[in-house]
Amino acid sequence: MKHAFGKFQLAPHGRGRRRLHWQPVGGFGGLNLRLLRYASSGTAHRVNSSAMVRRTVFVAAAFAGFLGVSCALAAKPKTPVAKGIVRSYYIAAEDVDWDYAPSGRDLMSGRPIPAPWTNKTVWRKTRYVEYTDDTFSVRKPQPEWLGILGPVIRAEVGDSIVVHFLNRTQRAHSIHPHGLHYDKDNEGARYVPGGMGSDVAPGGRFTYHWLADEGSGPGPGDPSSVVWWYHSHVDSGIEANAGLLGPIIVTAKGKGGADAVPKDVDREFITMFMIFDEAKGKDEGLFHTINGYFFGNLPGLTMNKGEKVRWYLLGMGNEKDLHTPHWHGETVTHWQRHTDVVELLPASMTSADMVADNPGTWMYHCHVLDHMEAGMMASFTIVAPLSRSCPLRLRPGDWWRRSEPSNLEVINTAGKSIRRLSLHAAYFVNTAQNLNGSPYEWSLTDEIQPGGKTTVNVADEHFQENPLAGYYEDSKVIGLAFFPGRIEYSDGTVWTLGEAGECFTLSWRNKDERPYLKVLPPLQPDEEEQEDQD
Ligand SMILES: [Cu+2]
Repeated sequence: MKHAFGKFQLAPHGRGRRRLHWQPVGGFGGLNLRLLRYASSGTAHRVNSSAMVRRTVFVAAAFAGFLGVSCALAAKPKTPVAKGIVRSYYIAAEDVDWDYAPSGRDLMSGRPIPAPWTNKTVWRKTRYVEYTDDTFSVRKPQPEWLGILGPVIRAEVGDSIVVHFLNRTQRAHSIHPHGLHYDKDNEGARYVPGGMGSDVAPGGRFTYHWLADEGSGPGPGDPSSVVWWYHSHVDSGIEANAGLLGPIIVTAKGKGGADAVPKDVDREFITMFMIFDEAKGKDEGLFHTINGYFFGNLPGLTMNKGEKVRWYLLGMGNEKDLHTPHWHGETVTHWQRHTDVVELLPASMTSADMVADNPGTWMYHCHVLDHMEAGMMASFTIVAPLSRSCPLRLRPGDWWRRSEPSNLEVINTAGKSIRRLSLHAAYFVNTAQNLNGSPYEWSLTDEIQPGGKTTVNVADEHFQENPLAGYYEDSKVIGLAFFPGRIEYSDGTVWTLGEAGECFTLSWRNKDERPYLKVLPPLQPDEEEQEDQD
């Protein structure tokens, strides 16, 4: 019997599954599920929820065919009716190694990660990971700024959401949504009384059915979309700390595009402020993070000047998790006020709208002083379009194969003859945020005609004495950036570098995982120079 149950749980969305989670046409949760519970209610004293679930499943299997026909005709749903479209997600819970600081650096101060976290920033976490279908074999990419959070689940008011959940871990987990309408079986929370989706055993699957009803969408004072939590709720304190957390965004009816993304904003970011505890409260195990990153390691908060940006803010954790996200460089509209600090308590869900009108790279951090000290910081970048065209085009060769010459082609696009120029080179360490190497520069003195080009070998004598010549030996160097410094034209005029990295070109070691950068991150200060200052 047990074996049969196991097989049933694992059946990949086949006929058995569909019968079990069959729904009446146009209804949401409906008579069939109530009938199933009625049929299993013979167990008067159900202290063990999994025993109850098992019994329910057997009854369901036995009556599935019968119910499948009769309820379609008989059901008159009393719960809200889904009028919108059905949005399906395939989400697995998986154990992963998580690095709170993948660059290996405190990118806000340009120094090593401070004590007591210096030596260990990688810990075992459990995450929600999205896949393209129920084979759970092809991962769906998610924006890098989501960090440790699971995929964004979206709906417009009236839509229903179907989440196919697979538990690939060694413990029972679930998915419990905030804000959406669900019935008992789709609540995803283990307590008495339990529902069928309350805990999914290791290796098991469950398909959750939720509805974004009127109450799930924006209220009278809300903007066009609102954020909600989802998280595992079998042993929720432990599971939230493990990383089983994700966002739901519900857009008002008619205000979303085909993907339910609100049409009245240009960009959305979701940031969660939470302290993860890896060592029972000891300092070296307390990671004060934004989306699971500390000390400036949260990547990808990049937007264009002029964009209307919606920041969804989430809190989670314990009594220490009183956070005050603060943006430098911009104000936001939050609850019909202007501010640059928002108050977040554990499990808070709110949003703030920003008009990104102040280009630059700005700090974004929790303003609780202890939390700042402990690294609850990130930066965001507002990119302005270049105000002038580039005088050069730089084309790197195949840097990363030693057999190839390390050539950089320099093409004159200025429309006039270049007499002399200097180029800067910098290298990325571990991540695309950690750019180093400001001192490396080399000069060309051969005249380049308009439209003409010249080739620089970065391994030649101009370059031998600096560490760049050995870039391919060091696997931590993941890419190189080149940009012009100063150009002297033959007519006596001069072009100098405006914004850092203007007219840059990039070359990545791993072309399959090439990060896309619109703008170079700030150059990290040179370590030797720093030591001189200290
Ligand atoms: Cu804080």
